[in-house]
Amino acid sequence: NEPFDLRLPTPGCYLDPEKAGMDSDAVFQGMTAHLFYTLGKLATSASPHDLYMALSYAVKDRLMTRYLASQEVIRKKPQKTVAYLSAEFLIGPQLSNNLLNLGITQEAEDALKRFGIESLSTILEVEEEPGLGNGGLGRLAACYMESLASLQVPAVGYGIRYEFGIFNQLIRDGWQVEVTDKWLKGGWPWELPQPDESCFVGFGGRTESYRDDKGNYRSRWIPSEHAIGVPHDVPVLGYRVNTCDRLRLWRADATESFDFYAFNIGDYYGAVEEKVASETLSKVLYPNDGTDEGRRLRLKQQHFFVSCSLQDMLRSLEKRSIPITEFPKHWTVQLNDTHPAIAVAELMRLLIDQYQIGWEKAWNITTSSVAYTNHTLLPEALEKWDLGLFNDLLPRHLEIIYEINWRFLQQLRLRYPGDDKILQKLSIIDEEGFKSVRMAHLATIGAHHINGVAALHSDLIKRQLMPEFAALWPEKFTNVTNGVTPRRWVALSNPSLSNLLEEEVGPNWITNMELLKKLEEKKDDNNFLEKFEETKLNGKRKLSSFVHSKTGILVDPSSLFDVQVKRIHQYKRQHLNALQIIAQYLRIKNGTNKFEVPRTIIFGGKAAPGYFMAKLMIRFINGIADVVNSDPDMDGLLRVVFLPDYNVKLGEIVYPATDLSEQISTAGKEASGTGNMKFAMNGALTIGTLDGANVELRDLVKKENFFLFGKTESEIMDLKNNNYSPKTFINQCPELKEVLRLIEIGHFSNGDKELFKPLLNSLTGHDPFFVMADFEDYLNKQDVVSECWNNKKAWNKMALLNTARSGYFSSDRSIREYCESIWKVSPMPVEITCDVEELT
Ligand code: 4GP
Repeated sequence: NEPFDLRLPTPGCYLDPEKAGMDSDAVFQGMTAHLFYTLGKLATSASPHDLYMALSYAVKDRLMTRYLASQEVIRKKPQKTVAYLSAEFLIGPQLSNNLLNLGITQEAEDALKRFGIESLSTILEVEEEPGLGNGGLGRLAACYMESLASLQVPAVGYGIRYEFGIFNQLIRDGWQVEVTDKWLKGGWPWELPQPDESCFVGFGGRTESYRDDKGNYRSRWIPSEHAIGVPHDVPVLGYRVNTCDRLRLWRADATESFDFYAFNIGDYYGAVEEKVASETLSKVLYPNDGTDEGRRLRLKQQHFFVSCSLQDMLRSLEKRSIPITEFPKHWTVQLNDTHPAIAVAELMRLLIDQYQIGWEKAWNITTSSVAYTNHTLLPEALEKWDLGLFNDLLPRHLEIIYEINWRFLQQLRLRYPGDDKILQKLSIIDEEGFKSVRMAHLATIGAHHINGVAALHSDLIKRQLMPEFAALWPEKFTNVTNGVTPRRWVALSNPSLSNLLEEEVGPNWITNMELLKKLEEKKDDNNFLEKFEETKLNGKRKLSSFVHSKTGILVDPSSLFDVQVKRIHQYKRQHLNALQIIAQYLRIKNGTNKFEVPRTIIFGGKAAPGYFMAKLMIRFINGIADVVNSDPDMDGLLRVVFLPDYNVKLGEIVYPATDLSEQISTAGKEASGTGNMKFAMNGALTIGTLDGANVELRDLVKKENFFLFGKTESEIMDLKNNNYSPKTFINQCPELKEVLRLIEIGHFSNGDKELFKPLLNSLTGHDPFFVMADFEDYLNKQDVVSECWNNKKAWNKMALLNTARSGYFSSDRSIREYCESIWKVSPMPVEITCDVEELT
């Protein structure tokens, strides 16, 4: 690679990474300048927020050399770039991560001291995190962007700049209350708006056929409305490398800010209507409650960001005079679930209608560029769009989808002559009931690879979700087990553990987690195990004071911290955990508790606003917490905490502080889970089912270091196919009966027997997630946990082995797999030279 020769705007300017700008003095000067010129503040009157902004701007300045150099490298020497299309990017706070990746955390801390700020954490606390995602899928996209940059792979993340991200969660009288997330209100210093690179997107209208110059019939789309996508770019710097990739988030703007005709005839409100409608497009992130099916705005959002992104990719080829037919050589497009699946039709449309490329060639280009990741088997999450709505909004796309489908069905007819059933089953158009477009089928037919996110999940995609597709194209189906970035989830969030790891195995574990295997040598070294335990205690002290400040509950850092943080969902079974707490409560009350193990059980997570049962589960947990925490008999033995507003920032406090990680979903339901990985890396032991990536986690850390319980996926299937009756399990377990009775009489609802009835009825009636079937085994395994906790040395050894053996779950490993087996891209190091003298 040719080094990127940077012409600095001013000689010796602090932008040169090698020579200046990275010491605390320069950071201080940068901050002072930004306070003065950008924020209009004097250092003497700057608030913590001002200082946060000033420091962030100063840090962003230091990203720019790398960011521009990374783009310049691609421009000069074209190289395949990853386009990661995702409706969600849950990127978390940016300042600490950028400081870490630049390697100037200490320098920033020193600079802040000169403003009278003793600790960097005071400033980090001020940062608002952009909640541009719901949960796992969005956070995974963020980890992957960070790993791509750290592995020096050219990449662009494409998504939506929602003005309001995931709601903030308050807890009022035990219930979740949703509050609008105004993450932009104080200004967000990390983005670069690029209005010059805006794109037009159409909606609605009609199609018409016409004859082109050569006399061929063609179709064209005449949309009835338009919106403009304005890119807002966020630099994503890799860890201690020059590669700085880009997250390009589209904001929707109106094409005309006013309808002047309407305005002139005195209709002021009518005049702004279209403007408001277009801008609504990027207003708010949809909660993933599965009830949004058919919502017009959601489909518009998907088409909006996908169209902008594909136009942007095509334009990048034009700018570099690369023929459009070479698209697959320059871009590999990853669909993060079906949310961007419209890309298959939109790329076809752009190639055929805009670039006049023939169908076969266009199809070839599309199918060699697009790949699709599936993140869930839950039927309600598999997107389908009502045909009428689809036709209304995207008539040209529907024509193209019909053509794709027709050709595909022809292929099927040849392979399965006379088998109409299979045609109906695999068709993109669902003809049953209300006709609809199946986005997963569109993605599967248009993609060269389809991957699940953990070994079991990928296997279930092939066996249960899409067996016919898998038989048709076995080579397309593959697995890439998820991963999480060790930069954020260990180095940043757990400094105390990181220091110990560095002392023991050197600094390179941060980019090569396999080095942690060396820790296994220390598994019987008491001295080391104590040090390891001390890092955990540090985390627990921090979380304890956080819990106290947010909830008023006092928790004991020496108690066993037993944690379940994730979205609230019946399949994730927070209620199984809650029932277990009641059983422990009863045992303490009755004096039948075998182990005197003080436990602090912590929950965190948001429920989709329209998901009644999930919201009731939150209320249930809080009802239990009220009873337990106010009963003196529980003192020193049991505490229950529901931490409000779980997000990335809070996760950074929770993972390092956890002793026991609850991964208790119904087997076959959790695609992967990624919290399970973060906990294990930070030395928590897992109690879990054989579900998602738990299966691989247990294989890696070895079964003696994992608390396994519950029915397997095939046992669950058997129960389901044999008229599962929760009553059978309830009748076999007196303790469970007692637990249910206590809920029924209103013990956790101030005597209100109605409140939790829907939950009870679901559990004792149909029990769709087999909570009753797994209860007893779970409770017994919790006893094993307690017994184990009483042997602190054994516990610490197991915990250490979890950290030592979970390196596989680094997102660097996942990204390498995507690069090698799906994207076929290689790293492209970015070199920067800057000859200051030459410029003077
Ligand atoms: C989640 C899955 O539920 C979770 O198991 C997985 O770890 C994560 O994606 C990342 O692959 N799915 C979603 C979603 O967040 O919105 O479907």
